[in-house]
Amino acid sequence: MFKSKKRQFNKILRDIKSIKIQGARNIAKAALRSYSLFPTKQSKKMLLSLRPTEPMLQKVISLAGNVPILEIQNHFDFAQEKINKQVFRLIKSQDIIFTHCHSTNVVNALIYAKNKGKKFEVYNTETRPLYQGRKTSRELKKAGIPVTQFVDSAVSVALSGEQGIKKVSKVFLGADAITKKGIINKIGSEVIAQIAKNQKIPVYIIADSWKFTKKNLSFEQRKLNEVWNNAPKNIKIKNPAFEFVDKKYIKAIVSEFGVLSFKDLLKRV
Ligand code: RUB
Repeated sequence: MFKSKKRQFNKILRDIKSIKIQGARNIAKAALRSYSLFPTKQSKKMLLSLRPTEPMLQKVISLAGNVPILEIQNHFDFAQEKINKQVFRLIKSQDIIFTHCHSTNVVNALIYAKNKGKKFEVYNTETRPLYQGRKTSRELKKAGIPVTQFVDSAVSVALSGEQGIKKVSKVFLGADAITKKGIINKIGSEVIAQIAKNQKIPVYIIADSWKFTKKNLSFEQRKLNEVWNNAPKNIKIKNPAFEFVDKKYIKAIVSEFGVLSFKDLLKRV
């Protein structure tokens, strides 16, 4: 029994560390699951050190031990259901929605809207180097949502409606962290937000408020071989995984508190 729990615990940690489990919400849920197998101070320490750019993981692990696990678990669905209803109201018929990477908060809300009869399309990036965008495309396609995949560097053309591509009407991005000055999300998010702002396309951040943090977060740098495995010697490689998106590019945050401006969201968290 002990051994099998230990194995499960270690597997979850490995899967979080290796990005097999990805996205802020999934990571936080999995961390909570593993903590419940071994609710000790040592487990907390191990879990907290896994992903430095993930305040939601930090929040749930800090709550665990003080608040019943079930209560913490319930928050994920409670927040997602509220978010789904808000996103449903935001989406207009024939919208073309642009998203990036894989965000469960975004994907779940889009699928909810589709199931409730909204007709829209999604444009999506590959999200190199780990191609989380393919996961998004597969899930949306499976739900019957028309989806078009672009390489990351096509983002300007994809958003602006050039070369016979229809112009995007809304950008939905997830978030790993919400801070006082903006959000942190997958690398590439800032350039998407900047181009969208230039093109007068509204950018909505679809994110559970538990991603809010007052801490200064460090930005994860990931393995270099994700970018170029067996690269020739003497070529420098950098692999920043996340970046900051200034609030000036963001029209609103869609959380369990509703569709709020940045200023109004900060009053609630
Ligand atoms: C995932 C990513 C997602 C946020 C929000 O990056 O940037 O947009 O984590 O996701 P990675 P969610 O794949 O490197 O973890 O809505 O699922 O919390």
